[in-house]
Amino acid sequence: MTEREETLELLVDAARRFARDVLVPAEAEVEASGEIPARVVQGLRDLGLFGMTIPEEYGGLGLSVYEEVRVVQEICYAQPAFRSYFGTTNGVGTLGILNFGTEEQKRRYLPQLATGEMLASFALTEPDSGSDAASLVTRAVRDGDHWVINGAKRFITNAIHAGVFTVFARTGSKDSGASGISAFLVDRGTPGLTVARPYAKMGFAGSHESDVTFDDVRVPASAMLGPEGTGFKNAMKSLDHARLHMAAVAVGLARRLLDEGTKYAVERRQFGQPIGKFQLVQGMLADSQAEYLAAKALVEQSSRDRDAGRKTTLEAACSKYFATEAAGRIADRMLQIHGGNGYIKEYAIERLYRDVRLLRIYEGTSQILQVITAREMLREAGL
Ligand code: COS
Repeated sequence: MTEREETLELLVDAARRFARDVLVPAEAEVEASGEIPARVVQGLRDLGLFGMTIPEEYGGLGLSVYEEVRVVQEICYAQPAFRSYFGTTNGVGTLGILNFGTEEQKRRYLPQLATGEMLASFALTEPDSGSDAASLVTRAVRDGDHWVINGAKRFITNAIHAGVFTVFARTGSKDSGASGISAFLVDRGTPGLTVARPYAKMGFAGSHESDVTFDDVRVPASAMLGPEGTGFKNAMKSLDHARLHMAAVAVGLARRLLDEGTKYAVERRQFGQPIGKFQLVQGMLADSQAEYLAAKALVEQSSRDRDAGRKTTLEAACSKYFATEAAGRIADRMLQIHGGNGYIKEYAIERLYRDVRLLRIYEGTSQILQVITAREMLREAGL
C-alpha cells in the first residue's frame, strides 16, 4: 500500500466510526429539531469534510474523486441530511470555482470553504427551469463595471447557511439557449439577495432548501466565473462530478438499509423462528445485497475513470441512475421485511425510506440521466 492509500484508509475508517458512533445516534434529534447539532457540524469540520475536493494548497484535503466517494459512502451510512450540510460546499457550490475560477477567486473563497467557516450553494434551478436547465430566465445585465442580476431560484440547498452562491444567469438574448448563460459568484448579504424560509419536506430533516430571489443584485464584473457564456458548461461539468458523489450517497445509504433489514430478519420471530430463515425474506436480502455490490463497484470504477482524466458524463449518469434506483428498491424491500413495524416512526427504516426518495430526483432525475446516457451512446455511434 502506498502512503496515500494508507492515509485514505485511515480517513475512511475515521468517517466510518464517526458515522456509526456520532451521526446515527444523532438522527432522532435531527428528525425532531430539523437542525444539525453544532457538535456534529464541528465533528464534520474536524474530519476535514468541508474541504474534501479542495486542493491542499487552499487548505482542503485534495481528495481524488475515488477517494471522495469512498469517504461519502461511510458518512452516508447515517441519514443523508448530515452529508447535505457539507455536500454543496464540496460539490456543486465549489466545483465551479475549482474548474473555472481565477486565482483571485480561488484565494478569496476556497480557504474559508475548506474549513467550513463558509458554506457554498449552487443556484441553477428556477421555478420554470428544472430538468431543462438551459431554459433558465434569471437575467444578468451589464452596467459599466458591474452586472445587475434579477430573477428567482428554487430548491437551493443550504441557501440559509451559504456565504457564497454560484448563480447561473442569462447574459445573452432571450433565445440564446445554453450558450447565453454565465455564472457569477454572489456573496451573501449583497443588497437585493433574499433567501426564503426553508420548505417543509417529505424527508431529509436537517437539510435546508429555499427559494432565493435576486432583485437588482449588483455584483462587480470580477464576480463572473469563467468567460461570459460558459455558465452552462460550468454547471454540467460540476454535475458530472457531483453525480458520482450522489451515487456514493446512495451506496452508503443502501448499506445502512441492508443492515437495518438484516438485523430485523435475525431478531424478528414468526412461526416459531427468525423470519430470516424464510426463503422469501432471504430473496429480498439477496437481491438487495447484489444490487448494493453492483452499485458500489460501478461508482468506484467510474470515479477511477474520472481520476484517470476520462470524460465520464455517461458513467456519472449511469452511476447515479443505477445506485439511486437500487437504493430505492432496497429501501422498499427492507421496509417490507419490517412489516407493520416498518410503517411506524419507532424504527429508522420509516425515516430512511422517506429520505431515499429524493435521491432519484435531485442533481438530475433518473429520466434525465437515462437521456444523457443514451445521448452519449448514440453520439459515440455517430448519431
Ligand atoms: N460537460 C461539459 N459540457 C457539456 C456537458 C457536460 N457534461 N453537457 C453538455 N455540455 C455542453 C454541450 O457540449 C453544449 O456545448 P456546445 O454547444 O459548445 O457543443 C452545451 O453544453 C449545451 O449542451 P446540450 O445541447 O446537451 O444542452 P441541453 O439543453 O440539451 O442539456 C441536459 C440537456 C438534460 C443534459 C441538461 O439540461 C441537464 O443536465 N439537465 C438536468 C439539470 C439538473 O441536473 N438539475 C438538477 C439541479 S442542479 S443541483
